[in-house]
Amino acid sequence: MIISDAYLIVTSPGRNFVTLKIVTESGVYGIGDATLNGRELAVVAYLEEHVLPTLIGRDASRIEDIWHFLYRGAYWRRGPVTMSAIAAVDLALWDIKAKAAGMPLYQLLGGKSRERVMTYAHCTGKDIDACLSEVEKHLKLGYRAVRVQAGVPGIPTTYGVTKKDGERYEPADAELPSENVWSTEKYLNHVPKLFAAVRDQFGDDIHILHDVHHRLTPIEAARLAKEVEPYHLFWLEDCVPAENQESFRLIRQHSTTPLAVGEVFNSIHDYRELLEGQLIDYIRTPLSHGGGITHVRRIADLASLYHVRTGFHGATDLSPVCLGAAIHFDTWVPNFGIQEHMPHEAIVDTVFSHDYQFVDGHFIVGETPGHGVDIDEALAKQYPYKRASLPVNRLEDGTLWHW
Ligand code: KDG
Ligand code: MG
Repeated sequence: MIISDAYLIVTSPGRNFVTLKIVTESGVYGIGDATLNGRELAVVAYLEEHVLPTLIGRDASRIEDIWHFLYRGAYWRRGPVTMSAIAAVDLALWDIKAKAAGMPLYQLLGGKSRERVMTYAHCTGKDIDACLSEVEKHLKLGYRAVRVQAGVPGIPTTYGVTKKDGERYEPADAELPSENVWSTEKYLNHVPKLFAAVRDQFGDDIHILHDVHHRLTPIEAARLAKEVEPYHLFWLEDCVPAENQESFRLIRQHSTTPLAVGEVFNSIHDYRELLEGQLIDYIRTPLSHGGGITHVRRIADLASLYHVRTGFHGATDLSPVCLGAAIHFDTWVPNFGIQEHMPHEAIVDTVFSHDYQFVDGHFIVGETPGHGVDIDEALAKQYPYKRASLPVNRLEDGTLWHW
């Protein structure tokens, strides 16, 4: 299984995706997701200039050795660009190995730990009522877990809440970063009312999740986590920027609300203090940003020592390739928690054919050898790359704020 070719396919069927294809001399090929939202071409450059030329002639079956060659062998380690590039290679190699074995990927990982993968839906609205309508709609679709985000009175637009009801907030497709206004005071005074309304209308049997997008200080996050305890959230996500991991100790000291973190993490080292200190409950690093299956399964194993479960990031910037591989991982991993599900546009699913199915709020893994996702390269070429940027936040007085 000697690698004979490795190249990238950059396509934008409604949003940008970068896909790596690795081809072996026997003709078996694998694909990996190399998409990093708003930084797509940085990963392309890293792969094309520094990684792909080193792969030609290597044995594709030596996944572990190639991973260490790309990680340990590099002077510059970690970081989102590097780890997304390594992840793309790793996902493609696991795809090749599983295809060569004639097995769906979950079998190579160790087989099924469950029959189906619970997902959570995105329910957002310009106000609480609009958000409640979205919850109702998604419960009718079979979801048992909903991530609720509602506009805050006095804040004109916020990333994470759709501008128009019924639409998605991703992709944030301004060519250059747009600027949003943020007020912590207004948000903190308002958001508990959203959870109260959801519990009031839909009862205790559904799971409620919420994403703070890193916007609070530690003591503000502690206040929020404590105040929303009566609504029994499944998780409160990214309530503080996570560079200062001690922040989570402060939040933990004040509250029993479960905490999720890690969609911007890319290494096991980002988690060590949080896991060893028992400061979090869910890990969110997707396979495509955290060095692929080879590395993320080590994070999941470390997490399992501390009763911490997975809850992979799954917004639409993670391509169907990442999602497909994630569903295999979710089906296998012993300490699975939940999988984020923000459905791709139909055109994306045309470019990326896949064998996973969505039934009653759950994903069902496919049985095709490999991770079960492929790309139609001719169709992909019809959608050229378009620069797109995530927004920034400023406080009402103009201060640039956390994302
Ligand atoms: O690339 C950034 C988005 O995927 C992210 O902001 C969405 O926070 C997000 C989430 O939880 O899905
Ligand atoms: Mg998030």
